[in-house]
Amino acid sequence: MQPVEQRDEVEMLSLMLLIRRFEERASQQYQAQKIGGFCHLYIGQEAVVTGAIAAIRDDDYIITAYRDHAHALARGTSADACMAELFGKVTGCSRGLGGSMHFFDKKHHMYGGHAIVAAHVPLAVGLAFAIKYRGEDRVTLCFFGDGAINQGSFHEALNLAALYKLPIVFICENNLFAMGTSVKRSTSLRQIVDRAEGYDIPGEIVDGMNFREVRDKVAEIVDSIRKEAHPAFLEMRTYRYRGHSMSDPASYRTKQELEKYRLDDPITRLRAQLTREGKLTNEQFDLLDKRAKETVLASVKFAEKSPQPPLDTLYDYTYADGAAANDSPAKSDVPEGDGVASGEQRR
Ligand SMILES: Cc1ncc(C[n+]2csc(CCOP(=O)(O)OP(=O)(O)O)c2C)c(N)n1
Ligand SMILES: [Mg+2]
Repeated sequence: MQPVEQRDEVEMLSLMLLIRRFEERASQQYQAQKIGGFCHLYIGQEAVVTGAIAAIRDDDYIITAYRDHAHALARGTSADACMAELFGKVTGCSRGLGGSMHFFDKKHHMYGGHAIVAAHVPLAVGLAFAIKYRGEDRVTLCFFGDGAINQGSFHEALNLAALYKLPIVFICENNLFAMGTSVKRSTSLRQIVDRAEGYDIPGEIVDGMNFREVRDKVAEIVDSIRKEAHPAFLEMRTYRYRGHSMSDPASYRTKQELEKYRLDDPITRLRAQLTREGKLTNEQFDLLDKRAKETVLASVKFAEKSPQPPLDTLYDYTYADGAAANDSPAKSDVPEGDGVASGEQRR
């Protein structure tokens, strides 16, 4: 991939289109019962992840919560591997064992996909600690929702990151709701970014519907972190068009509110900016969109024809495997017959 500064905006627009079309298709396939389990769509929030990714290097780390399809796609995981994961197929980015909430791609430094609210924030701090410990100039981007900021693990993580001056950007994707609960009802703060101040972490509010603003702000902070490691906090003001998950009709908000944000659509906005500046024609845009749709349709075909994981892998990666359990010094402390099965028995 090109260095950050030259990463082409048209390329990033086509990435946003890929994410949007991927999720629209995922929604349709979910309704057709090709996809099981939970499924949370990112539609409306695309400028956050694409803007942030446009500002970092390929060897930087990212980690996020369960609304994670876009993060993997933006990082470079193929649409095929993402769709196959949604279908629970062995060709998926988590070998079909993770599903929608557990996308993972070590090669592209995408460390999940985590279902427990705020549980991944301390993991992100661990990634940032590893960077500093090894003396590298990488950065960790940790994405999370507005619902994460009142969890204990979130506070522990911010405290450590600040104490150890770790190279991490905490990116709060404030889409105004945690499931059906408005941020106004869940959080005592006037604004989320104030959380960072309490830990002496520099923070800013960013228009999360504006690709350029997100990219420029993340680039500026990442540049400063690479020079001398420190944590930073960005509150991205954004909005999800769909319900919390596929089963949520989102009746806790008004149509007018949704329409207001749709008018500010991140794809429409970047398209208009590029068109105005003579960098994109309508024909070119239509071609990008057509390509995105084709890539996604091909990914559905790929997922459909991919095999299921073998049945005997059903419990793999759920507990420590047999060998590790046998080697564990703690094993001798476990009395026989207490219900703690060995790896072998579990299978
Ligand atoms: C510790 C924990 N508590 C509750 C839940 C149930 N839950 C799943 S998503 C969610 C809301 C989180 O909202 P937010 O962090 O704003 O992310 P968004 O869905 O808006 O992207 C809750 C409460 C959970 N997964 N983990
Ligand atoms: Mg939220």
